[in-house]
Amino acid sequence: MTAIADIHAREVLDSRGNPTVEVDVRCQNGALGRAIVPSGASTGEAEAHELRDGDPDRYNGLGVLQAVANVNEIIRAAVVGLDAADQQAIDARLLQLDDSPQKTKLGANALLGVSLAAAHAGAAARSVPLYRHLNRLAGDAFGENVPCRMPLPMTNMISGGLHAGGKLDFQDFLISPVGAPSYAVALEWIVRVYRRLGELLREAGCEADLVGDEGGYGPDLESNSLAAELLTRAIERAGLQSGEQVTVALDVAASHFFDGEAYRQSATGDAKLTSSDMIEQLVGMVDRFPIASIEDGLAEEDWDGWQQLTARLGDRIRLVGDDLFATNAARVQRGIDLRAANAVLIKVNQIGTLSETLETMRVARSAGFSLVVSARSGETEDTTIADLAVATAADQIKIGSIVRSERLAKYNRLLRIEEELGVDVKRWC
Ligand code: 2PG
Ligand code: MG
Repeated sequence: MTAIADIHAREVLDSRGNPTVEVDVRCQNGALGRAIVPSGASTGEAEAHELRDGDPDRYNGLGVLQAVANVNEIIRAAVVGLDAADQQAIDARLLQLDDSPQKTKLGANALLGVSLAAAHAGAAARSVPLYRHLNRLAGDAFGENVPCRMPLPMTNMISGGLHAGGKLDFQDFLISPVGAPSYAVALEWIVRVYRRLGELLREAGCEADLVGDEGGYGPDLESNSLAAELLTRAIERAGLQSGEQVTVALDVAASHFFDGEAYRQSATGDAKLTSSDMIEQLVGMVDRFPIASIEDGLAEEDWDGWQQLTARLGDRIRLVGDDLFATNAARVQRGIDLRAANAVLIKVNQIGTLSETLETMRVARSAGFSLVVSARSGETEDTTIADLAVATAADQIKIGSIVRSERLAKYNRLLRIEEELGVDVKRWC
């Protein structure tokens, strides 16, 4: 056993210049683990609570000094002495300290910083790469060992919704290089399509230099269909076969244009769309474009609509629940029972501890749901999710685009991991 000797949290900044929590976990043998907590913009109602100070004189009220104090003054004393490699014991202690349903007592950002930093410390204490350590934890959580595997990237190309200033209602237009023979080749294809898309946007007189929160282009396009069309053309212009080698994905983030009664899209003149209208719109897009995945095609509490959407498209494409599931095992179980969605977006800060994240993945896997490990729109140089995706043999990873360093830190981490694992074409995605 390698006991945790000390824990220290501090306030640092994320990719939007907003404060977030960084935690150091130091072991008695000198091993150090460090993690930084990400932050969303299009957050789901069911997500664990992100504790902000609310002091208007500091960072517009977004400071996290209280969450930092909760780590240094409350969590530290309760976790020091535990075995850094015993993640379940550490997370169980965290959940004892904050047993509120959405972690409002201490803040999910306080808990998650400690949970992830402890995992890094556990790996360092065992002298193994983080993905190896997480792979062991995943094996324990899933009840079976899974082979480490490179995830297929789902990469943002065009941003709309709450992540960019353009008119698009849908939040992300993404690609997945399904036909690439390795992760390294996949990355080259992604960059190639991104460049060709920039050319197409410029030719159409659109903005193609300024980017959204995740590095995707943020053009003022007239419609969601036009964005999907340009993306498909960019794939072809890159010399790749759309649908065969590279597919398109959407994150509709529909909760964020659902007003409680109807879906209101500016592109449709603010018409009041029902769930059925939304489903027809999405089916129409799947018929026209090489779309292989749609995330949050409907709002987070529209379970009836999700059932209909899944009945219509569930055997053709991946239907990913993000706000719908909020990485919460109980919500995923509800989706399984209702046959709503067939894939789960996994964001560690939606639930607040690593062990609960792995439990959500276990529940999803047991029903054959696909796993998509995801970053947030507010990110940092922390690369934990790259290791998590590999360690859990997740199907896909969604990190954002390929032109901002908080994203590249993770893409580059995956290059190093693939180099260590060796390319195995049969297993890589
Ligand atoms: C999403 C994420 C990442 P945010 O909706 O999937 O794209 O956005 O972190 O703002 O919730
Ligand atoms: Mg989403």
